[in-house]
Amino acid sequence: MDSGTSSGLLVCPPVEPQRAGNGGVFFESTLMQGKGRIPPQFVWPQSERAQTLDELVAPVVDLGGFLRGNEDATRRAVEFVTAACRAHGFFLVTNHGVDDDLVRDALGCMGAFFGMPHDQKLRARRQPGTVWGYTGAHADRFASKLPWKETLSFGYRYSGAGTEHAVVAYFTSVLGKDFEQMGLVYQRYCEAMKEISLGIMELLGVSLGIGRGHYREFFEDSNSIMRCNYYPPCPEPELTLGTGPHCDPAALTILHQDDVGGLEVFTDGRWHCVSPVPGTLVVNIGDTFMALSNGRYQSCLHRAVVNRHIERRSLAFFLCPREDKAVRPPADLVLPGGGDIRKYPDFTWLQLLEFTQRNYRADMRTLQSFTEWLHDHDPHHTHDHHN
Ligand SMILES: O=C(O)CCC(=O)C(=O)O
Repeated sequence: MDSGTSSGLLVCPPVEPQRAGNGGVFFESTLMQGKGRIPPQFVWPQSERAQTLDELVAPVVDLGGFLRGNEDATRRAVEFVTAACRAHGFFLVTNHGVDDDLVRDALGCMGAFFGMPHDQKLRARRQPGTVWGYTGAHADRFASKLPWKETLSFGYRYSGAGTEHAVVAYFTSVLGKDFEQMGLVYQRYCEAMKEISLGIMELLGVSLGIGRGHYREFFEDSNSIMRCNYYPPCPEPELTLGTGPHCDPAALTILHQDDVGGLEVFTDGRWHCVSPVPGTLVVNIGDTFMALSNGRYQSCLHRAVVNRHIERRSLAFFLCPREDKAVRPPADLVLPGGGDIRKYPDFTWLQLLEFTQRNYRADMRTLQSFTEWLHDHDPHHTHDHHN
């Protein structure tokens, strides 16, 4: 989950980027078609640009087999997940039970939304300080190393009584009644992702030796974030990135990438590309789960590249704890319960979210920087994480 709130959009006119009212620049994909050069704000330093890469052969975990209690599937799932999460925090799941039609509809709605005229998309424009809404290249927050993409993000809150259709309510409130159907598609998609996330939490619990229930229960009342990433074709893809290198601050990300390809993962000291595998979903461990596992599992460092010819879409569901819950590893993973020394202090998702929205552009060392920031800003955190 790359951070960024944007109330300004970046449109790329032929020569100079236009200035938005807030001093930022506008980005709008339809106006970029046929342009030869990208604006300098999108050019990334040479050292951070993509190069030719090896393919990462990611483990494919049979989630359905695990959830049905199949012994063989469980043994293999635990083995794959343990190895992958210790090494890089990245794996694929198959037999996840998400209906192909639902995925197709969710991608189709992205086409409908991002294909709208600029002023229509602006109706959902993200307000400063919030995570929800439409952004172009995160251009209001950042002046350089802008990502070549547009995004639409919204929340999927714990479905207690009366909140069952929060996603539909979001779409109709910002875009109008005509968007009810789109809201319903994303509502269903988020429900499916939440269900899968809880299954993966069971698997992670088993793989860490603390049983099925612990993490599942912790995330039952989660408040998650859904993001649709739209990457238009880019005239100079070798100079920029679609999503810069970062670890997701959330606990877990479930990503569907369309069949274009562009996702890359860092492991063994270099970047690897991850080709789309039909029927699978991509799972990333995020910073919050790294803390919940007391550092045993790696938050996955990843990025996305763009290409010259074809648009790319991805659907990212970020599982986040309820905002006010203490993020703390179970006792079995911490000394003296047989575990390791405590690696990170207690924090809440709200604190980490605010840190990435106000103080820090999410990157590969967000959790480390956040921990240091907590120590500097909250005297109660000075010693307690070594307990
Ligand atoms: O589009 C992708 O493949 C990655 C997206 C991503 O990393 C994000 O939205 O945080």
